[in-house]
Amino acid sequence: MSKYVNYFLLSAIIACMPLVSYAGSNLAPDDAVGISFWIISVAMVAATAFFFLESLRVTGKFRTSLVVGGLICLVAGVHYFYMREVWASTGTSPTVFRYVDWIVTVPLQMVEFYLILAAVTAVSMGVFWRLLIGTVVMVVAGYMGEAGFINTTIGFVVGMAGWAYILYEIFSGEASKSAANAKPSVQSAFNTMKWIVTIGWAIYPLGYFLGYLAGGTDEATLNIVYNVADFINKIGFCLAIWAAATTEVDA
Ligand SMILES: *C/C=C(C)/C=C/C=C(C)/C=C/C1=C(C)CCCC1(C)C
Repeated sequence: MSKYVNYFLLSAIIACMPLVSYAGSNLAPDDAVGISFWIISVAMVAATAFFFLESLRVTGKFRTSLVVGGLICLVAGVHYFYMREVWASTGTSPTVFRYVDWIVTVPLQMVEFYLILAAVTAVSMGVFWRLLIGTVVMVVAGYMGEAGFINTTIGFVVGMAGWAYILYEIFSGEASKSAANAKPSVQSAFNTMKWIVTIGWAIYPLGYFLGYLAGGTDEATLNIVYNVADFINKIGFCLAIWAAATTEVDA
């Protein structure tokens, strides 16, 4: 990919900043949840710029991984600005927009597993498709449950099955076997990402469970927890990839 693409994307982000900061003007100083939405929005923008720029100094296929990392943060950033607006103006949980975000960013994160493996070792397209399908099933089932298209328990069970399938693939399926043949830098990134998908991601089904199957949660707390989790599960996840990519360059 040409460096001009990176510069173009970065300029586009910078050009949007005045608009974006105007959008923050309705925040009340005592609205901790609203402010947490705001902080994550800006962190996502910063992470986007970081991954796009860093993609310039890594080699070959790792460049794609970092560009995709930048896209994940860009998409999440846009949704975060939107979610803050919903929260600040209505005081209700912007749950539906979280799902809109997840349906784009979560499959992209799964594709990252495939991309970092493909950068250094042989890995089949089957891995790509299985991880992608597992995440789509997980997110769509959760959405249908939350939105009332299907029973909330069924949505939860099917969503959990999608997640279990992904975990199987990265812990003992073909993805994990390919990772065993990868370079140490990629193995360590794969490991970090695997644990983020296990522990970091557990927060979302827990929130769903508490909210729908165990009698309700406190919306304010839930949103702060989700916001902090997203910081780790998106930016932290992509930083693990960045660490592997730059180790290969600096070595
Ligand atoms: C950046 C956003 C991320 C990483 C979101 C991840 C979301 C999940 C892992 C959601 C999982 C769910 C289940 C495992 C079952 C119930 C329904 C969901 C969608 C909440």
